[in-house]
Amino acid sequence: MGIVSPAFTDKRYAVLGLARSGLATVECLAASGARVVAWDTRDEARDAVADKAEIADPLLIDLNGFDGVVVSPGVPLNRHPIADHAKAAGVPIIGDIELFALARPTLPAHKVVGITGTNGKSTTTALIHHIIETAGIPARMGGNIGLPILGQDPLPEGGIYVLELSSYQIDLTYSLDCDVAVLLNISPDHLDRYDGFGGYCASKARLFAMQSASNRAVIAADDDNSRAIAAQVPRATQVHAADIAPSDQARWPALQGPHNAQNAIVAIAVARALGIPDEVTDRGLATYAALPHRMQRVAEIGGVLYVNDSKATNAASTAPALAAYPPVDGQPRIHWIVGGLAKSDSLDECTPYLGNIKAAYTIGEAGHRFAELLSPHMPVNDSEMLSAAVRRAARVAQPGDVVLLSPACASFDQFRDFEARGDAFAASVDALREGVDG
Ligand code: UMA
Ligand code: ADP
Repeated sequence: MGIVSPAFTDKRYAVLGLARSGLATVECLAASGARVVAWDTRDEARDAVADKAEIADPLLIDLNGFDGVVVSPGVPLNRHPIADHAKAAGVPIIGDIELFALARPTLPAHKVVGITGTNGKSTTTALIHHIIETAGIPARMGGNIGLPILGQDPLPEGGIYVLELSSYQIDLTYSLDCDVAVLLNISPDHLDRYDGFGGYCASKARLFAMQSASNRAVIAADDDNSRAIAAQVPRATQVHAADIAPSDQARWPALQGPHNAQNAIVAIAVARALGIPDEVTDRGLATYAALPHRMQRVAEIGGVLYVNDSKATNAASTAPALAAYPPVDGQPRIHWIVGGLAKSDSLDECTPYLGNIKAAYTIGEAGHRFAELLSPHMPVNDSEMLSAAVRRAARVAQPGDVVLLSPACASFDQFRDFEARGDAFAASVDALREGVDG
């Protein structure tokens, strides 16, 4: 049924953007007795809320008297004129996470864990949620993981909300006082939305600035930018991926690779901050199941493993995937499908692992450029299309090899989103199997 709160009764809000988060926002506000004006550039999105909201473009109406303009994270605030229009009327621009923060005092007593970072947010969010449930505590997850928090059922007293927070969402949030705030790592990403890399780092740091001094913080101090933020948050517990013993990690099947050591050490520190006993946390780590599109084993055909890591949308998140399959008997074994809409001209973070790659198959807008970049180091097939890349890799792969989609790029040049790209990969792999069986 979603969250309903007297905090919004008789308030007036304009909602811009009516996809997942905007739709849940309109439903929450309307059910809570607020007056809502809603808008999306897409006709069908507007039609979907016509019974709950007045349809009008917030840019074209007088915003005086409104309590807020609720903007979806996908609306580029640094370029969109709504920012100036709202400012002129003295109306705050907020997001659905801020509405959740405003509703908190009216919800049964609960805790909130907020997780940000460039990579590993969804994995760590799902992992912490799983550990909390393993401890028998009611929990909900929401936010950037694809589940708008206002659409989740409210928890009974004593429950814990686990929120994945992108920098876009933090930018639209002012009063979320997390009981435990978490930073995983920072590397350049989303720079089209920020005033340089410094602006992106500052956005992440605000998660801690919003906290009361008595609340807990966990920061993985494995990169310089995260260390710089940790230095400003003296109360933060600093953790390091290297503190995970390989013998422990070996018992956690869905948390392999150095990046997952970081996710696990953070989850352990959060569980301790929540008072969950270590033995329960260990059971949670051992029973955690991987999320789709993150190093997901989709098939093994003729001794060749097919791995869908479509969620790796930048070079920093692809690097650990390449690291996870080292050469066997000195022979590299990864057939790497890479490309899409690139976020930078280089693949620098992947350089240490190029020796693990047997051949690369480039796709999408960045394909030709990456083909040039990689061809001095390995055989490269400029495949252009994902389905062609899968077929060509399958043709040459030997038993023991790994065909890995870990594109280091956004998907929007050829797919709706990273999920559609991962599904297309799985479908191409399935088609191979039909070829073999038939
Ligand atoms: N729109 C307008 N006018 C504009 C621009 C956009 O009307 O000028 C409309 C679009 O037509 C669309 C909506 O606004 O209907 C934009 O919605 P959205 O892109 O914010 O979509 P949601 O479904 O609400 O998804 C958002 C997050 N999207 C983004 O941050 C881009 C989802 O994160 C999140 O899961 C969801 O809220 C629930 O909280 C996705 C994401 O890509 C997974 N996140 C980035 C990332 O992980 O790298 C940050
Ligand atoms: P996010 O939600 O931050 O995008 P995910 O958990 O969905 O993160 O993982 C995205 C990609 O990043 C996956 O493909 C995975 O291989 C990689 N990854 C996961 N955790 C980390 C980490 N701690 N550091 C770097 N890369 C990571």
